[in-house]
Amino acid sequence: MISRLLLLVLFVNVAGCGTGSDQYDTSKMDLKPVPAKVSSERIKGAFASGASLSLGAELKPLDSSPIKDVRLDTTHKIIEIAPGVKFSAWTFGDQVPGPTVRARVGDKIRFTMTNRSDEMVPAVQLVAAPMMHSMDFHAAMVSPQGKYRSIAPGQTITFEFTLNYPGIFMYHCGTPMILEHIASGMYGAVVVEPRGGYPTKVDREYVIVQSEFYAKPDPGKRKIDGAPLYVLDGERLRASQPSYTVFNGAHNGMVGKPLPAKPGERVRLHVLNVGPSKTSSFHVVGTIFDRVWIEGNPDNQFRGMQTLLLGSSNSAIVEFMIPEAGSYIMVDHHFANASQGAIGLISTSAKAAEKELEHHNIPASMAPTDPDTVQGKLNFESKCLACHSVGQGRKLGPDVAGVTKRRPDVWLYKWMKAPEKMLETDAYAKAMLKEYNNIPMPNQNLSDAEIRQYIKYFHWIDSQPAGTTAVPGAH
Ligand code: HEC
Ligand SMILES: [Cu+2]
Repeated sequence: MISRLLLLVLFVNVAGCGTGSDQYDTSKMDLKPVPAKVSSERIKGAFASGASLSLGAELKPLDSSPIKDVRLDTTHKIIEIAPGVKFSAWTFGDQVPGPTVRARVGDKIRFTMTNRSDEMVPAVQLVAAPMMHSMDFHAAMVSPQGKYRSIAPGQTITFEFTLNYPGIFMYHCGTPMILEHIASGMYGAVVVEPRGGYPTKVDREYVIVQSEFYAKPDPGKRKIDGAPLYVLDGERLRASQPSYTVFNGAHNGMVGKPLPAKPGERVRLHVLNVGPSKTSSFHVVGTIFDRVWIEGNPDNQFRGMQTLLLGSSNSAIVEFMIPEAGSYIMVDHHFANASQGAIGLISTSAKAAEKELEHHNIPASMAPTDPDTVQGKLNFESKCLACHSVGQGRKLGPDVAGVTKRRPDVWLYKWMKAPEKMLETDAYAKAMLKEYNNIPMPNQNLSDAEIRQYIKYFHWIDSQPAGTTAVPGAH
């Protein structure tokens, strides 16, 4: 009986393939999303949020929820694209590249973006005037006139779409001059897994986004913290002559901080070439790509490749083995581009970098188990990391490691409930505000239950050995 059932299942499957049951059957796709909404709702708090977001090179596991709420606000800020080169950038989610969204075919993305390019970020306001921005998701099938419209500073746009194809898809600002908006930093990736997951298993997953910067010293000779400010070089931009070509937003960024992997492990890289104007000839010195899935879709498979050619906005998944101990060098094999900074390492001795990695790479014994603490950690990572780190030093706000030793629980409760009241009445809060450049922490509208969870999480952090709970956040 059982074996007959099995046969039947097999038969149906085989027949399915043979008779053109197309997994990309457009008649079964969700192609009528609701219209976008634009409002003048002002929001405070984190510039990026959503359980599906990864902020750095390490790609978080898929979040199982079929609806992914994603917020990526636009900001204008100074980023360091090479040592000492402080560039006036425009961002999604306050970082370049913007956070990576991870989802699965059939999932719905519920997207929100507030144009916060007019917000006071220290020392930045003087640099780039607030302006219109928009969001164009290559992962979506929607009318660009509705969904990808430009919104003014202070406006919020919300729209949703269903993911119909697996792949690695670029997102970028589509406001004219598009070239300038992309070259200023407004891009990122959406990783869409096949409905049933990938056909292979891997030990490590990373995202590599290649892009160009066109920078020149500010003609007005302005300075940032004593260093010269760099601004977009329009001439180089139009001539496609980048001053830097980089992986993940920084010149030689992953040379100083290699991505860890162990001998014998299988690594999956999600590679996107943003451009805006150059191709990438992506190669990893010391190994061979066992599988290459062009555009990140396992239906487009090549085996045993050495190098991958990616035009502007092309992508691919590459998988390979780490054959033995060593540092494997990711390069753009157009060596002129590599010499401008498109270099990174995957290293079996990347111990130092391990500390910098995001939470999920910390051994399981270092993850909390108490449900409230776990919830506190999850909420903290989606709502608070934009301004706080755990054990990685100060950002816009203080490092929260050790906070339960500095402050009694009652104080922490009052602070999270209503920071604005504490800033009026509490001496410690006033001093802290001064220390943090007079940027007040916005009220996060937290419920009592949620606040209790954060306090539990903070106590958990402070009960762990130093260095084991590091959560670096966005920068
Ligand atoms: C937009 C930035 C921002 C966000 C988002 C943010 N904070 Fe803060 N936070 C600050 C700043 C800045 C301070 C320092 C005090 C000040 O300047 O108002 C602070 C201070 C704190 C302190 C006191 C730390 C100490 O050393 O005494 C705690 C606790 C805290 N925040 C918790 C949170 C939690 C929990 C969240 C998320 C729900 C959060 N913050 C989200 C900016 C932020
Ligand atoms: Cu823009």
